[in-house]
Amino acid sequence: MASTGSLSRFAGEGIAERDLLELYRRMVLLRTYDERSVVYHRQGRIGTYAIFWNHEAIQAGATYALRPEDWIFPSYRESAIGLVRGMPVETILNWWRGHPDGWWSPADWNVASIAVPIASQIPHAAGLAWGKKLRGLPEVAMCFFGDGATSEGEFHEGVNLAAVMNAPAVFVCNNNQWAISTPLEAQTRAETIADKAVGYGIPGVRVDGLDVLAVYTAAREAVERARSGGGPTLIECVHYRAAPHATADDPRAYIDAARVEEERANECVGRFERVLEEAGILTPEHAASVKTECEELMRAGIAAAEATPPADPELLFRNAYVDPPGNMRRG
Ligand SMILES: Cc1ncc(C[n+]2csc(CCOP(=O)(O)OP(=O)(O)O)c2C)c(N)n1
Ligand SMILES: [Mg+2]
Repeated sequence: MASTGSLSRFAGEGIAERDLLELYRRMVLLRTYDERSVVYHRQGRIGTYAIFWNHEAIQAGATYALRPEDWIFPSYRESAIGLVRGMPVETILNWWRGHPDGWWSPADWNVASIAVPIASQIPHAAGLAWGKKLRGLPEVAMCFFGDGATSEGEFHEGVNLAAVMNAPAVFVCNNNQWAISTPLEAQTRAETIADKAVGYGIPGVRVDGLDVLAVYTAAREAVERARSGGGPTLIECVHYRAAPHATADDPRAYIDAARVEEERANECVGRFERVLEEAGILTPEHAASVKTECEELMRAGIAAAEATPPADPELLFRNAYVDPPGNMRRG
Protein backbone atom coordinates (compact mmCIF):
# COMPACT_ATOMS: atom_id res chain seq x y z
CA MET A 1 0.00 0.00 0.00
CA ALA A 2 1.39 3.38 -1.00
CA SER A 3 2.45 5.68 1.86
CA THR A 4 4.72 8.67 1.50
CA GLY A 5 7.22 8.47 4.36
CA SER A 6 9.45 11.54 4.27
CA LEU A 7 8.62 14.82 2.57
CA SER A 8 11.93 15.24 0.78
CA ARG A 9 10.92 13.46 -2.41
CA PHE A 10 8.01 15.82 -3.11
CA ALA A 11 10.07 18.84 -4.01
CA GLY A 12 11.32 16.86 -7.03
CA GLU A 13 7.77 15.91 -8.00
CA GLY A 14 6.48 19.42 -8.47
CA ILE A 15 4.78 19.68 -5.09
CA ALA A 16 5.80 23.09 -3.80
CA GLU A 17 5.61 24.38 -0.23
CA ARG A 18 2.56 26.43 -1.13
CA ASP A 19 0.80 23.22 -2.28
CA LEU A 20 1.62 21.54 1.03
CA LEU A 21 0.28 24.52 2.98
CA GLU A 22 -2.86 24.71 0.85
CA LEU A 23 -3.47 20.99 1.37
CA TYR A 24 -3.07 21.57 5.09
CA ARG A 25 -5.53 24.52 5.01
CA ARG A 26 -8.12 22.42 3.18
CA MET A 27 -7.76 19.58 5.67
CA VAL A 28 -8.19 21.96 8.60
CA LEU A 29 -11.20 23.57 6.90
CA LEU A 30 -12.86 20.18 6.45
CA ARG A 31 -11.94 19.09 9.99
CA THR A 32 -13.34 22.30 11.47
CA TYR A 33 -16.54 21.95 9.44
CA ASP A 34 -16.94 18.39 10.69
CA GLU A 35 -16.23 19.05 14.37
CA ARG A 36 -18.44 22.14 14.48
CA SER A 37 -21.25 20.26 12.72
CA VAL A 38 -21.33 17.62 15.45
CA VAL A 39 -21.67 20.43 18.00
CA TYR A 40 -24.41 22.14 15.93
CA HIS A 41 -26.23 18.82 15.73
CA ARG A 42 -26.05 18.37 19.52
CA GLN A 43 -27.41 21.89 19.91
CA GLY A 44 -30.33 20.99 17.61
CA ARG A 45 -29.23 23.46 14.95
CA ILE A 46 -28.71 20.91 12.13
CA GLY A 47 -30.31 17.50 11.60
CA THR A 48 -28.71 14.05 11.57
CA TYR A 49 -25.18 14.45 10.29
CA ALA A 50 -22.76 12.00 8.61
CA ILE A 51 -19.43 12.55 10.37
CA PHE A 52 -16.31 12.53 8.19
CA TRP A 53 -13.73 12.97 10.94
CA ASN A 54 -10.39 11.48 9.73
CA HIS A 55 -11.59 11.27 6.11
CA GLU A 56 -10.08 14.71 5.36
CA ALA A 57 -6.83 13.39 3.86
CA ILE A 58 -8.85 11.48 1.25
CA GLN A 59 -11.14 14.39 0.43
CA ALA A 60 -8.52 17.16 0.38
CA GLY A 61 -5.81 14.99 -1.22
CA ALA A 62 -7.90 13.56 -4.07
CA THR A 63 -9.62 16.83 -5.03
CA TYR A 64 -6.35 18.76 -4.99
CA ALA A 65 -5.46 16.83 -8.17
CA LEU A 66 -8.42 18.42 -10.00
CA ARG A 67 -8.81 21.60 -12.01
CA PRO A 68 -11.83 23.83 -11.29
CA GLU A 69 -13.55 22.65 -14.50
CA ASP A 70 -13.36 18.99 -13.39
CA TRP A 71 -16.38 17.50 -11.65
CA ILE A 72 -16.74 16.06 -8.16
CA PHE A 73 -19.46 13.51 -7.31
CA PRO A 74 -19.82 13.29 -3.50
CA SER A 75 -21.69 10.90 -1.25
CA TYR A 76 -23.12 12.08 2.09
CA ARG A 77 -19.65 11.31 3.56
CA GLU A 78 -18.19 14.08 1.38
CA SER A 79 -21.05 16.52 2.02
CA ALA A 80 -18.70 19.46 2.63
CA ILE A 81 -16.40 18.78 -0.31
CA GLY A 82 -17.65 21.97 -2.01
CA LEU A 83 -15.62 23.90 0.58
CA VAL A 84 -12.47 23.08 -1.39
CA ARG A 85 -14.05 24.95 -4.31
CA GLY A 86 -15.08 27.91 -2.16
CA MET A 87 -18.73 26.92 -1.73
CA PRO A 88 -20.24 28.91 1.16
CA VAL A 89 -20.38 27.08 4.50
CA GLU A 90 -24.04 28.09 4.90
CA THR A 91 -25.04 26.33 1.70
CA ILE A 92 -23.84 23.00 3.07
CA LEU A 93 -25.18 23.66 6.56
CA ASN A 94 -28.54 24.46 4.98
CA TRP A 95 -28.47 21.08 3.22
CA TRP A 96 -28.10 19.44 6.62
CA ARG A 97 -30.85 21.71 8.00
CA GLY A 98 -33.18 20.39 5.28
CA HIS A 99 -33.49 23.88 3.81
CA PRO A 100 -33.77 24.16 0.00
CA ASP A 101 -31.04 26.82 -0.03
CA GLY A 102 -28.75 23.85 0.53
CA TRP A 103 -29.56 22.54 -2.98
CA TRP A 104 -26.88 24.14 -5.02
CA SER A 105 -26.87 24.01 -8.80
CA PRO A 106 -24.18 21.42 -9.69
CA ALA A 107 -23.15 23.46 -12.73
CA ASP A 108 -22.25 26.44 -10.51
CA TRP A 109 -19.51 24.52 -8.73
CA ASN A 110 -18.96 21.43 -10.86
CA VAL A 111 -19.94 19.56 -7.71
CA ALA A 112 -22.85 17.15 -8.15
CA SER A 113 -25.63 16.86 -5.56
CA ILE A 114 -24.83 14.92 -2.41
CA ALA A 115 -25.80 11.31 -3.10
CA VAL A 116 -27.51 9.55 -0.20
CA PRO A 117 -28.67 6.39 -2.06
CA ILE A 118 -25.50 4.32 -1.91
CA ALA A 119 -23.53 4.15 -5.19
CA SER A 120 -26.15 6.09 -7.18
CA GLN A 121 -23.55 8.77 -7.99
CA ILE A 122 -21.22 6.26 -9.71
CA PRO A 123 -23.19 5.86 -12.98
CA HIS A 124 -23.79 9.64 -12.93
CA ALA A 125 -20.04 10.26 -12.82
CA ALA A 126 -19.43 7.66 -15.54
CA GLY A 127 -22.07 9.28 -17.74
CA LEU A 128 -20.74 12.79 -17.23
CA ALA A 129 -17.19 11.64 -17.96
CA TRP A 130 -18.31 9.85 -21.11
CA GLY A 131 -20.21 12.98 -22.19
CA LYS A 132 -17.07 15.10 -21.74
CA LYS A 133 -15.18 12.65 -23.93
CA LEU A 134 -17.87 12.69 -26.63
CA ARG A 135 -17.71 16.49 -26.69
CA GLY A 136 -13.92 16.47 -26.86
CA LEU A 137 -13.60 18.40 -23.58
CA PRO A 138 -10.47 17.75 -21.48
CA GLU A 139 -12.40 17.42 -18.21
CA VAL A 140 -12.47 14.68 -15.61
CA ALA A 141 -15.13 13.35 -13.22
CA MET A 142 -13.99 12.25 -9.76
CA CYS A 143 -16.46 10.09 -7.86
CA PHE A 144 -16.35 9.29 -4.12
CA PHE A 145 -18.03 6.30 -2.50
CA GLY A 146 -17.52 3.90 0.40
CA ASP A 147 -16.47 0.27 0.72
CA GLY A 148 -20.12 -0.72 1.13
CA ALA A 149 -20.97 0.93 -2.18
CA THR A 150 -18.79 -1.59 -4.01
CA SER A 151 -21.44 -4.27 -3.31
CA GLU A 152 -24.11 -2.31 -5.19
CA GLY A 153 -25.03 -3.01 -8.81
CA GLU A 154 -24.48 0.65 -9.61
CA PHE A 155 -20.80 0.33 -8.72
CA HIS A 156 -20.42 -2.45 -11.27
CA GLU A 157 -22.54 -0.71 -13.90
CA GLY A 158 -20.85 2.66 -13.47
CA VAL A 159 -17.24 1.50 -13.34
CA ASN A 160 -17.76 -1.00 -16.16
CA LEU A 161 -19.42 1.61 -18.40
CA ALA A 162 -16.65 4.12 -17.73
CA ALA A 163 -14.02 1.46 -18.49
CA VAL A 164 -15.67 0.26 -21.71
CA MET A 165 -16.15 3.84 -22.93
CA ASN A 166 -12.64 4.78 -21.81
CA ALA A 167 -14.26 7.70 -20.02
CA PRO A 168 -12.14 10.24 -18.07
CA ALA A 169 -13.32 9.16 -14.61
CA VAL A 170 -11.50 8.64 -11.32
CA PHE A 171 -13.24 6.40 -8.79
CA VAL A 172 -12.15 7.08 -5.21
CA CYS A 173 -13.23 4.46 -2.71
CA ASN A 174 -13.14 5.58 0.90
CA ASN A 175 -12.50 2.18 2.48
CA ASN A 176 -13.18 2.93 6.14
CA GLN A 177 -13.92 -0.81 6.55
CA TRP A 178 -17.51 -0.29 7.72
CA ALA A 179 -20.87 0.19 6.07
CA ILE A 180 -22.70 1.38 9.18
CA SER A 181 -22.31 -1.84 11.25
CA THR A 182 -21.41 -4.19 8.38
CA PRO A 183 -17.67 -4.92 8.39
CA LEU A 184 -15.62 -5.16 5.21
CA GLU A 185 -15.21 -8.94 5.57
CA ALA A 186 -18.99 -9.32 5.29
CA GLN A 187 -18.98 -7.06 2.24
CA THR A 188 -16.59 -8.85 -0.10
CA ARG A 189 -14.36 -11.90 -0.49
CA ALA A 190 -11.92 -9.87 -2.59
CA GLU A 191 -8.60 -9.38 -0.84
CA THR A 192 -8.62 -5.67 -1.65
CA ILE A 193 -11.11 -3.30 -3.24
CA ALA A 194 -8.39 -2.17 -5.66
CA ASP A 195 -8.34 -5.78 -6.95
CA LYS A 196 -11.84 -5.25 -8.34
CA ALA A 197 -10.32 -2.95 -10.99
CA VAL A 198 -8.85 -6.03 -12.69
CA GLY A 199 -12.35 -7.20 -13.59
CA TYR A 200 -12.97 -3.94 -15.44
CA GLY A 201 -9.58 -3.85 -17.13
CA ILE A 202 -8.55 -0.59 -15.47
CA PRO A 203 -5.70 0.28 -13.07
CA GLY A 204 -6.46 -0.18 -9.37
CA VAL A 205 -4.27 1.38 -6.69
CA ARG A 206 -4.31 1.13 -2.93
CA VAL A 207 -3.14 3.97 -0.72
CA ASP A 208 -3.01 4.85 2.96
CA GLY A 209 -6.16 6.94 3.41
CA LEU A 210 -4.63 8.93 6.27
CA ASP A 211 -1.68 10.05 4.19
CA VAL A 212 -2.79 13.12 2.25
CA LEU A 213 0.25 13.08 -0.03
CA ALA A 214 -0.17 9.40 -0.90
CA VAL A 215 -3.79 10.11 -1.82
CA TYR A 216 -2.86 13.24 -3.77
CA THR A 217 -0.08 11.62 -5.79
CA ALA A 218 -2.27 8.61 -6.66
CA ALA A 219 -5.11 10.94 -7.66
CA ARG A 220 -2.80 13.16 -9.71
CA GLU A 221 -1.58 10.18 -11.70
CA ALA A 222 -5.16 8.95 -12.23
CA VAL A 223 -6.41 12.41 -13.26
CA GLU A 224 -3.54 12.86 -15.72
CA ARG A 225 -4.23 9.44 -17.21
CA ALA A 226 -7.94 10.20 -17.53
CA ARG A 227 -7.35 13.63 -19.06
CA SER A 228 -4.90 12.29 -21.61
CA GLY A 229 -7.27 9.59 -22.88
CA GLY A 230 -6.04 6.71 -20.71
CA GLY A 231 -9.45 5.97 -19.16
CA PRO A 232 -10.59 5.45 -15.58
CA THR A 233 -8.72 4.39 -12.43
CA LEU A 234 -10.00 2.94 -9.17
CA ILE A 235 -8.22 4.29 -6.09
CA GLU A 236 -8.79 2.52 -2.79
CA CYS A 237 -8.00 4.71 0.23
CA VAL A 238 -7.63 2.50 3.26
CA HIS A 239 -8.23 3.49 6.87
CA TYR A 240 -10.53 2.47 9.72
CA ARG A 241 -13.61 4.47 10.66
CA ALA A 242 -12.71 6.31 13.87
CA ALA A 243 -16.02 8.10 14.49
CA PRO A 244 -19.66 6.98 14.46
CA HIS A 245 -21.24 6.41 11.05
CA ALA A 246 -23.49 9.40 11.75
CA THR A 247 -24.83 11.31 14.73
CA ALA A 248 -27.62 8.71 15.10
CA ASP A 249 -25.20 5.77 15.44
CA ASP A 250 -23.59 4.21 18.53
CA PRO A 251 -20.66 2.13 17.22
CA ARG A 252 -19.76 0.78 20.67
CA ALA A 253 -22.17 -2.06 19.86
CA TYR A 254 -19.98 -3.36 17.05
CA ILE A 255 -16.64 -1.59 16.47
CA ASP A 256 -13.15 -2.59 17.64
CA ALA A 257 -12.49 0.08 20.29
CA ALA A 258 -8.73 -0.59 20.48
CA ARG A 259 -8.44 -0.19 16.70
CA VAL A 260 -10.35 3.09 16.89
CA GLU A 261 -7.95 4.36 19.57
CA GLU A 262 -5.00 3.47 17.36
CA GLU A 263 -6.58 5.24 14.41
CA ARG A 264 -7.38 8.36 16.41
CA ALA A 265 -3.80 8.55 17.68
CA ASN A 266 -2.67 8.55 14.05
CA GLU A 267 -5.41 10.92 12.78
CA CYS A 268 -4.65 12.51 9.45
CA VAL A 269 -4.67 16.25 10.20
CA GLY A 270 -2.32 16.04 13.20
CA ARG A 271 -0.12 13.61 11.31
CA PHE A 272 0.32 16.00 8.36
CA GLU A 273 0.77 18.93 10.73
CA ARG A 274 3.68 17.13 12.46
CA VAL A 275 5.30 16.27 9.12
CA LEU A 276 5.08 19.90 7.97
CA GLU A 277 6.33 21.26 11.28
CA GLU A 278 9.28 18.87 11.35
CA ALA A 279 10.17 19.92 7.79
CA GLY A 280 10.12 23.57 8.88
CA ILE A 281 7.26 24.37 6.45
CA LEU A 282 4.54 25.04 9.02
CA THR A 283 5.04 27.14 12.13
CA PRO A 284 2.77 26.81 15.19
CA GLU A 285 1.66 30.43 14.57
CA HIS A 286 0.62 29.68 11.00
CA ALA A 287 -1.23 26.54 12.12
CA ALA A 288 -3.06 28.55 14.79
CA SER A 289 -4.06 31.26 12.32
CA VAL A 290 -5.43 28.69 9.83
CA LYS A 291 -7.54 27.15 12.62
CA THR A 292 -8.85 30.53 13.78
CA GLU A 293 -9.76 31.51 10.22
CA CYS A 294 -11.68 28.23 9.73
CA GLU A 295 -13.50 28.59 13.06
CA GLU A 296 -14.55 32.13 12.10
CA LEU A 297 -15.80 30.88 8.75
CA MET A 298 -17.94 28.30 10.56
CA ARG A 299 -19.32 30.85 13.02
CA ALA A 300 -20.31 33.13 10.14
CA GLY A 301 -21.68 30.14 8.20
CA ILE A 302 -24.05 28.94 10.93
CA ALA A 303 -25.23 32.53 11.54
CA ALA A 304 -25.95 32.95 7.80
CA ALA A 305 -27.69 29.55 7.60
CA GLU A 306 -29.92 30.37 10.56
CA ALA A 307 -30.72 33.78 9.08
CA THR A 308 -32.03 32.15 5.88
CA PRO A 309 -35.78 32.87 5.62
CA PRO A 310 -38.01 29.79 5.96
CA ALA A 311 -38.69 27.99 2.70
CA ASP A 312 -41.92 28.44 0.79
CA PRO A 313 -43.95 25.19 1.20
CA GLU A 314 -45.13 25.63 -2.42
CA LEU A 315 -41.62 24.61 -3.45
CA LEU A 316 -42.51 21.01 -2.62
CA PHE A 317 -44.82 20.99 -5.62
CA ARG A 318 -43.28 23.59 -7.91
CA ASN A 319 -40.88 21.31 -9.72
CA ALA A 320 -42.89 18.12 -9.27
CA TYR A 321 -45.95 18.67 -11.50
CA VAL A 322 -46.71 20.66 -14.63
CA ASP A 323 -50.41 20.23 -13.81
CA PRO A 324 -50.86 19.45 -10.10
CA PRO A 325 -53.56 16.81 -9.50
CA GLY A 326 -56.86 18.18 -8.21
CA ASN A 327 -56.38 16.89 -4.68
CA MET A 328 -53.21 18.97 -4.37
CA ARG A 329 -54.80 22.22 -5.55
CA ARG A 330 -56.26 24.52 -2.98
CA GLY A 331 -60.04 24.67 -3.29
C1 LIG B 1 -29.29 2.17 -1.84
C2 LIG B 1 -29.13 2.36 -0.36
N1 LIG B 1 -29.23 1.29 0.45
C3 LIG B 1 -29.06 1.43 1.78
C4 LIG B 1 -28.83 2.67 2.32
C5 LIG B 1 -28.65 2.84 3.83
N2 LIG B 1 -27.25 3.15 4.14
C6 LIG B 1 -26.89 4.41 4.46
S1 LIG B 1 -25.24 4.53 4.75
C7 LIG B 1 -24.99 2.89 4.42
C8 LIG B 1 -23.61 2.30 4.51
C9 LIG B 1 -22.70 2.67 3.39
O1 LIG B 1 -21.39 2.28 3.67
P1 LIG B 1 -20.18 2.68 2.78
O2 LIG B 1 -20.53 2.58 1.34
O3 LIG B 1 -19.01 1.89 3.24
O4 LIG B 1 -19.96 4.24 3.08
P2 LIG B 1 -19.54 4.95 4.45
O5 LIG B 1 -20.82 5.29 5.15
O6 LIG B 1 -18.70 4.01 5.25
O7 LIG B 1 -18.80 6.17 4.02
C10 LIG B 1 -26.19 2.26 4.11
C11 LIG B 1 -26.33 0.84 3.81
C12 LIG B 1 -28.76 3.77 1.45
N3 LIG B 1 -28.50 5.01 1.88
N4 LIG B 1 -28.91 3.59 0.10
MG1 LIG C 1 -17.54 2.42 4.64
